[in-house]
Amino acid sequence: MAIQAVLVPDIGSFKDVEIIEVLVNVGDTIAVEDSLITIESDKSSMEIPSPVAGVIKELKVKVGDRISEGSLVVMMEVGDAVAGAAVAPQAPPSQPSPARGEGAKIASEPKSVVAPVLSPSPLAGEGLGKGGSSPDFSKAYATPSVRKFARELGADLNKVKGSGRKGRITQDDVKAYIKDVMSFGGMPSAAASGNTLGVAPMPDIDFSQWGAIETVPLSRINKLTGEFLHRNWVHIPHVTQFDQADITDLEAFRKQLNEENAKSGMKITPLVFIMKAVVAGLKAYPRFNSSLDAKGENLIRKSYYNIGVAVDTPDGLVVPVFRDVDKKSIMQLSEELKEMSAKARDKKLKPADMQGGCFSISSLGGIGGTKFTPIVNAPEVAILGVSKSDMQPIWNGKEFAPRLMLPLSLSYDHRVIDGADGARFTTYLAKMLGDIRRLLV
Ligand code: CAO
Repeated sequence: MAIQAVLVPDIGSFKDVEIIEVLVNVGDTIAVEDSLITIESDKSSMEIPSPVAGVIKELKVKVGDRISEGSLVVMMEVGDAVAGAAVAPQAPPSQPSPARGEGAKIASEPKSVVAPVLSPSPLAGEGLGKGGSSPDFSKAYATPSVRKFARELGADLNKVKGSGRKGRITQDDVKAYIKDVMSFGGMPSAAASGNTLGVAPMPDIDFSQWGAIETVPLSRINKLTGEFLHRNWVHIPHVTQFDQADITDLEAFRKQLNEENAKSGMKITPLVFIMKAVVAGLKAYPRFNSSLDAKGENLIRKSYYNIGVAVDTPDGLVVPVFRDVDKKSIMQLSEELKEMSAKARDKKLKPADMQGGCFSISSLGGIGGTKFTPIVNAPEVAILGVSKSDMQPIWNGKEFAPRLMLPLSLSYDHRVIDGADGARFTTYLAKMLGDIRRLLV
């Protein structure tokens, strides 16, 4: 093994061009032709591939550096056979490498075995770098490797929003697009679908003119959730039905269960009973367990009962889905709730853990508040908000009696659910939670 310097090869007329992407890290194992960096002139971007295989030992460049032929890119540990003088690709290819052959024209015949590959910059003319088999990504501004990556995943690059310079689409943008589509049950979010809803943009305000400020970037979850909620808020005609359930008896039973299970450390919160009551409600009112099809012409009714539960994490809101809640006991659900919340907070949830939900619950009961208006988690058609229970004087026909009342806030898609059914659903939930023996009937 030896350490080898890898230099920029002959890149034709490109001189003193800016590095817009460093595609490798120290420690990465690189095969011949793996791209090391992307450079960009005002006409096109170009990936510089590695002429040798090995392990990256040192990066000699960073984003923003300007390079020309012969600039040092990385120090690489290579096998003895290829060790020697600094390596830059040597002979011109007869044609661009098929693995990278996006149909891009090489500006002025770079002399390298592993040819740098061009793609058009948004400022370049239409003719440059028309890449293209099917699907046609020719108008998308992305490097060849990102185009290849998108094709492999079946992502439509024309729908991916670029976050790179001048709107260039990066590999991370493609990943975010795929994740977005997967997370939201196959429905792309507003940004992913390019739908801006025609509203005027928010003004760009310099707040520092009024005092000290700090700019804190939103987390990825914040951004995705924000887009998704915004889309649902605008597309779905929401109505929120408020109600309350008398959970005095349920609470006594829950406390008793917790005492009995104190040694095991298992804690049962009201939420698992609420999940069970919701499933009973979905069975009694199947429209709540449905989704509108894409054209909005048919209801897809589901015969399974998967419930999403909103979990508050330091990075933002996530909604893991609890499958087949109808088939699970209170103890099983409590265990699963504990596991899933921990997974969510440790950022270990996979996209599959957040898919396939029928109905969501957002419980702020452990925090406080009396009621709120949750946003429907499309393609579901309703969501239940739960606030903190409190003791209230309730008239029992003869006198006011102290009862523990649980506030319920049910938001629903008014295209699918009428107001009368909304009120029936919360009344039914209140009945189930008021006497949990009914959940067995
Ligand atoms: N009324 C009164 N007390 C309640 C309650 C309610 N409705 N719900 C829970 N509590 C109590 C619990 O019994 C527990 O009390 P003890 O510690 O004395 O036993 C305490 O509040 C904390 O409960 P918890 O929040 O840890 O557990 P949970 O099962 O109720 O909820 C989870 C789990 C993951 C949903 C919750 O931790 C969470 O993240 N909630 C926030 C969800 C959110 O952000 N929603 C807003 C999304 S925007 O629509």
